[in-house]
Amino acid sequence: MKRSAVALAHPNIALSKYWGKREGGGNVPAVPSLSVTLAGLATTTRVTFDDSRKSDTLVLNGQVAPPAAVSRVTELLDRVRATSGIDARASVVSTNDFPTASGLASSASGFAALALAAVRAAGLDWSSDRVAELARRSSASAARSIFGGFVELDGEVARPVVPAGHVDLKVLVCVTTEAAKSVSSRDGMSVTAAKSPYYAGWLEAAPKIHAALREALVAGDLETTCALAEQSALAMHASAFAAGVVYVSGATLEALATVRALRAEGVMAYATMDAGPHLKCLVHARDAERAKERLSRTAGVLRTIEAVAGDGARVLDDKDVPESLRE
Ligand code: 2P0
Repeated sequence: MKRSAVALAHPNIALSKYWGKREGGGNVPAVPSLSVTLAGLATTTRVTFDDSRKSDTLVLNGQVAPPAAVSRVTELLDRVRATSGIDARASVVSTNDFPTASGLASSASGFAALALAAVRAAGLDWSSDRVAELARRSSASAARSIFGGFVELDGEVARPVVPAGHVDLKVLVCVTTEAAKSVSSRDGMSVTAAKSPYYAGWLEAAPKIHAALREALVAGDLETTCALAEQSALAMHASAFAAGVVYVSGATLEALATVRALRAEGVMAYATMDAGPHLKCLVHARDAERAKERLSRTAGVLRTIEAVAGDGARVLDDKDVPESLRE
């Protein structure tokens, strides 16, 4: 017997950053974070529980995935199997419609789509909160991609804060390399916690930046929200830097200089960076064209991807399933 479902989820960009985990296991972030779920870019994943299979399999963008990736998928599926009573192994087929090295976290959209598809394929009628909890255990940022608009992750719980149209934000992803990142977020944050003399400072500062950013966002104050987002990113990277974990490149800093020059000219533009060298410019929609044009001319910026806030993860009806995931 086969049981199958397809789900779609978008990547998200953290405005206040998650960096570091609580002790005691369970993949619980040490600090609260707040992100924007992006429209227009998506991971689509089919999960099929199949009694005739001997093991779980994973095909990512048309390629058979390596064993380490399969075992992270199996870990999530085992949680679903334990609750549903389903014993069958599964085939998982997943595609991203954005390049994996684009600087957009494919693990967030990937585990969000996987969690939702697995839950539905198993016939479980879980709330979004429960699906987010399942996704968080595999990749904490994935919990945020279950919801649309602006989303908070505080300890074990992800929740929507304000809807997508609440502020006129555009995100310009400045792609600075086509290579995959060299140090994963998971390893980077664990080295930071173990070795950075500034990790304690990060743990103290991050919740304060987060609270102020959340308040500004709810009030509709986009400029303060973005200014605090830049502060969060720089504090996160400073703590990592001091442990020898360096994600920025020369091109990242060139793009940061462009963002700051734009600001000096009165453009409402701020910068954020994640566990890679790509810079994301947070800009008021009215200034997006001007910022994009300048960032495109910045040394080391290969191309820019423009994104806006979008919806949370959803299950796809058969008619909406892309050709590559049809059965
Ligand atoms: C964030 N990042 O808040 C931060 C900022 C990267 C930099 O969440 O170990 O892939 O799987 O829970 O979710 C990336 O971390 O890490 C991340 P795990 P995840 O977006």
